[in-house]
Amino acid sequence: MKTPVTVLGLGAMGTALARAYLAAGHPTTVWNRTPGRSPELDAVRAATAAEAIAASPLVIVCLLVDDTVRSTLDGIDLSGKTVVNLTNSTPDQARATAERVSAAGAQYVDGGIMAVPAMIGGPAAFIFYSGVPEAFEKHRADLSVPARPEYVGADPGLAALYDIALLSAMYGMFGGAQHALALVGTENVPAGPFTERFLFPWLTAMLGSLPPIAEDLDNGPGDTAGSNLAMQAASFDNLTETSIAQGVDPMLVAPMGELLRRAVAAGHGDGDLAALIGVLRTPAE
Ligand code: FVH
Repeated sequence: MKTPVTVLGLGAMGTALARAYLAAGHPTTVWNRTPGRSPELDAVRAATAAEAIAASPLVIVCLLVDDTVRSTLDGIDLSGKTVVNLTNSTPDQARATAERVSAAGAQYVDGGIMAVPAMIGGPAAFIFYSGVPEAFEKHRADLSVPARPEYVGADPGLAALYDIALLSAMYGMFGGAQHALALVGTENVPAGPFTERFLFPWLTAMLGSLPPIAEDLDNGPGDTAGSNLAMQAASFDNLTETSIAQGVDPMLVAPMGELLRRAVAAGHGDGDLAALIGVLRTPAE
């Protein structure tokens, strides 16, 4: 028999998770604060979170934010359970939840979902996990149902750190793309063909610069430096100037111009983009 699973939270993501467990044949119990969500799920519906938790050894929590996890779990006996919290959290929130959950008798694993609901159960979805290693290993097969599990360490805050790092990269990329679309839109360039013919191929080609940047970070600058920062800082003003001239708020690109200027002022004009990471780690005065 497959491990019985409880899913707390039937928002878009909790529903996708519950659907994946049901499809894989796991006895699945669900609870949601507002009753009646996702009526199509053929799961056991618990009236309270405590009743839902009592039903399964593996409890998956997928609520809006950390506060909601706290208010949902506090005061419930979690003895003998494995609690896997997939709610988006900061590393410190994850560590604090780990303490509270283990004080209530459970083993805690934190997770960061790298997928949107439609990707759950598909090949591109993965989930970072960190926390009690034995609990993760015990449920590795169960945790493989919704997405490929990527265990990153015993510190319960690590999955959140990896998650936030990837989300930061994603928002940076989308921010840049949105700025580009806003710019060409001022001259009525249609977004679809521009994206397909130029934006997507350009970003895809530029992603090739990431491994050399990582290599520089790990092993020091290599022989072949990329485009130097002094040049990039000098031409960056044109981005802000063009945005303003076209009536587009430069708020998404301006911080990168500022970082380039700081890097050059700190003596990294001959360096390449890898040098920016050290500057980022040194807060501006
Ligand atoms: N959806 C996505 O694209 C992303 C993908 C990556 C991971 N995130 C995180 O997953 C968490 C849940 O996200 P969601 O998409 O399921 O969010 P909603 O559809 O808005 O559902 C929110 C659920 O949280 C429940 N809830 C809200 N407040 C409370 C509360 N005070 N007490 C108990 N439950 C609460 C809400 O219940 P209700 O409003 O229906 O009663 C929903 O079940 C999230 O951390 C994402 O960052 C999703």
